Amino acid sequence: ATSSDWWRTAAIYQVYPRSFADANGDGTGDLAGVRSRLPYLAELGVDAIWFTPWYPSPMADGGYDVADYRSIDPLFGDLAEAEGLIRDALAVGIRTIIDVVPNHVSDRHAWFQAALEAGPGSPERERFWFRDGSGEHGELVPNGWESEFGGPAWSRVTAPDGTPEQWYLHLFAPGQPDLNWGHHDVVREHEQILRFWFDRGVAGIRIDSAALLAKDASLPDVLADHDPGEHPYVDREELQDIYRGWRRIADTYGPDRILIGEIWLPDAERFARYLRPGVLHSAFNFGFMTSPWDAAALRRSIEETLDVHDSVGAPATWVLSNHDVTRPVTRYGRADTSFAFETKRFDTPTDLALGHRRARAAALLAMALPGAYYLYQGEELGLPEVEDIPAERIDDPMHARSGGVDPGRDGCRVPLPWSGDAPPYGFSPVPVEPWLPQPGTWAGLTAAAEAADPGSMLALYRAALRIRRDDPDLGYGGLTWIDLGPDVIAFRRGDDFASVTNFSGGPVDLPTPAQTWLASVPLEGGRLPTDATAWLRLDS
Ligand code: TEU
Repeated sequence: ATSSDWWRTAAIYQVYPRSFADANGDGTGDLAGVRSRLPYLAELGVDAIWFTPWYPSPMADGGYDVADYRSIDPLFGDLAEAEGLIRDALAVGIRTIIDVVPNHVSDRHAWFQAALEAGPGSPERERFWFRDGSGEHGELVPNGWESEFGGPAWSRVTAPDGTPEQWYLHLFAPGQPDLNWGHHDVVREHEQILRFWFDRGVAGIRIDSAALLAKDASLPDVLADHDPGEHPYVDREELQDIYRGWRRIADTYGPDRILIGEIWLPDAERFARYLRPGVLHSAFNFGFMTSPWDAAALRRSIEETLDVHDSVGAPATWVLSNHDVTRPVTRYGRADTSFAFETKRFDTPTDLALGHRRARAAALLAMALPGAYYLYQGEELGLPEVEDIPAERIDDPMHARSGGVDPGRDGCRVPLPWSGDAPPYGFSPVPVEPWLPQPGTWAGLTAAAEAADPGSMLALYRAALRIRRDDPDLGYGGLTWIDLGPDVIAFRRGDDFASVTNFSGGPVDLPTPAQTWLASVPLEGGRLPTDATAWLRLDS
């Protein structure tokens, strides 16, 4: 890939700064910790780091409640350190992508504080969605919209004298008031935020909740069924223009600066509209991640993904995990692998050995497909979901708002194990208790232990990412399916590369003549066992 096309084929590593590495010994990860682990990331072979929000934040939603978009939370470091990190990463060939959260701000953001102070009817309140309540005394919510974390999407403001007054909209936690994207200040402010970070050398922006920004200002109720673009706050037409504006800004910095949308939409054609020329460069494809472990379902999802991206000339992306979903090793080890956020349950029988095996196969399959690959910290170590965090230690609002029914997303956000036999496993330089408790069973899953084990998940990821980077047949481009029956996903890339994944109950024959280049498990008498992927070099 040329340097301006790097993103079409890149491997991009998501760092959750709170849980990556702690350099100052306070039990929370920080930028100095990331800096000290750059050699690890370079050796892993990733092209870019995407940082989950690192801005000053009260952490009502793990940093997705941003109080100041132009600064760094003191827990993590400061702006100068971020600039140093961006430079140092680039020096080892790693670009930086940051997370921008345009749908909402923190309730501690200066704008929201000003809006509270200025009171009903003020221009300050117009940047948000303040409304009078319904009911005789305004005591009822303005409409029936629900928060992503459960309960109404509205909270009521209390005036300084204690009397309740207007309500404000928050599609997420109460500490995340939604911005009014119909307001010029909001548009202009975000253009300046983009420039601020592009000026500091970032290569890309991950756009949080990218399909939710625009709202129907008449705030109608959500119906069971809406025509495309007619939902009161999902996937509205206005978004296309907002992102065209963002694209113009990115383009002034050059073709190597990119915009990646977090766009959860069931309709592939609607999704593709965001990837048309002049709109966003890229968006997370959640289809693979949300498919059950099933040949037909995965194949359908892969085909649909490739078709839809080809139709607009955008590269596909492949994602197995992120900070919002159950870790793949656990997900694929469950009796029912069909994906739902509610599969974060404690009561599902899980076979972790099977899950681990499938996660290895899934990674090789996804990394062989055309496009970019996103991996989430700890995925390369094969960390399982931590399902026994004591309720009082869980920080995720998903948990609190559901009254503790949903365990929330913290099980995939546990601090990384780097070395040693017991917590904090080298996460912190001193024996402190990390912000989330680590299991006592992770000694074999530390980066150090896995680096020394040629059969580890880390060794597999390193080998696969290296091949992926070096072989021009991989990365962006076409794919030719190979028919090995309905229980096998097999395809060729270029003249001499093939990937084969076996979902059938027993071993299958590999195409010949070929040599196995990399396999997720050892072959059995030259045959590929079930729940496994092999990468082949075909004799041409
Ligand atoms: O997630 C947006 C989003 O759509 C989520 O509601 C997602 O469906 C849910 O988290 C799945 O469990 C982004 C971030 O990735 C998430 O961490 C934030 O909580 C959310 O935005 C609000 O900023």
